[in-house]
Amino acid sequence: MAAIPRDGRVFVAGHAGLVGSAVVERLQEDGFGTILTATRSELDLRDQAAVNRWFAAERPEYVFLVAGTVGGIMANSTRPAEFLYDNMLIHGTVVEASKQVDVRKLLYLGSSCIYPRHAQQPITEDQLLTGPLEPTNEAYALAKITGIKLCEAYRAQYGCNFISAMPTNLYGPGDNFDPVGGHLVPMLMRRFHEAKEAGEPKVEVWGTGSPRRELLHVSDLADACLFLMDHYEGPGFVNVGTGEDIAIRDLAEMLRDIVHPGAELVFDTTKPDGMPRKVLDVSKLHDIGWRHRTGLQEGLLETYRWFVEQDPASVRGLSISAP
Ligand code: GFB
Repeated sequence: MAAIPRDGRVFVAGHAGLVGSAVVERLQEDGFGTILTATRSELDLRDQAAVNRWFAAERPEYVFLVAGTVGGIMANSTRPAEFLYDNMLIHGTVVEASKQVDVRKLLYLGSSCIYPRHAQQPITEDQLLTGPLEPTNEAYALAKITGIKLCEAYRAQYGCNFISAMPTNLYGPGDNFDPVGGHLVPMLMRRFHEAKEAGEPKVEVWGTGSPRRELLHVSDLADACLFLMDHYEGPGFVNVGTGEDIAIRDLAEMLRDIVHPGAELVFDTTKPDGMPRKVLDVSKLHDIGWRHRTGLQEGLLETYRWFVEQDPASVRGLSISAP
């Protein structure tokens, strides 16, 4: 299979987000000449007519569909309508417009939350739709499942070369550091940082600390996305992760040791634990020829260095004026 041409017209839908910005950076490193992007004010991805017009004018040949309304466990469980509505529409409009202009290849990014709450661990791709979903992110998972099925349906009915990747939990520079709606790593990192600055010795960690999560650095995910665009064309989707997990308590201790050594962890068990364990089986991805590179300790350190070096106004979730 030929790698996608570096002089092709590539659209990164969702370029301002954690994943999208890492994908743009990865494409730039690889010398892609024409990377198309559109800000939210330029293009509402939920508006099919607007998306069709944009695709007709810009004529992308390759699409990374990494746009969406995203957030951590609290945002997912308190804003299910937005997570379901926005994501279903965004996936639908971009897939349909891509078909209309004969996009040569599209990569759709799902999420490991598509799998049943009690899936066998590590989770193989064939466990999709084999049991009830985790309630704290059911709406998001349903939208993501619809996205996968949409790509499969467009492949089956129209012969579109649309592939899907299912990433595990992500972290890295450019994350959303919102104190309520963010994911585990940025929220804890921020809380440890603010406690250190304030001289506060105790830091709150949500839940019991016993759930287990797998964490992938976003630059590794971006690399995997490009790798799959270059080397994968099958009808089935592919898990993307490290295949290694860690208990929330151990992760919180790692972050504590990086950011605020000596701080005491206080577990708030009124906050949800969510899925008890989530670690992907990544044998399919390994067989295709890709492995992650960034170790967790190294990745967390790098992310924290990035965080402290930023102007707070430019970090998502730290300032209301941030985009
Ligand atoms: O990343 P996260 O919010 O979402 O992690 P999920 C939630 C887990 O971390 C729960 C614990 O076990 C929480 O109890 N936790 C501890 C914290 N302290 C904190 C904290 O300060 N903030 C947060 N957010 N959690 C996600 C979905 O589920 O899975 C995403 O919400 C996506 O949208 C992703 O699908 C793959 O890992 O539970």
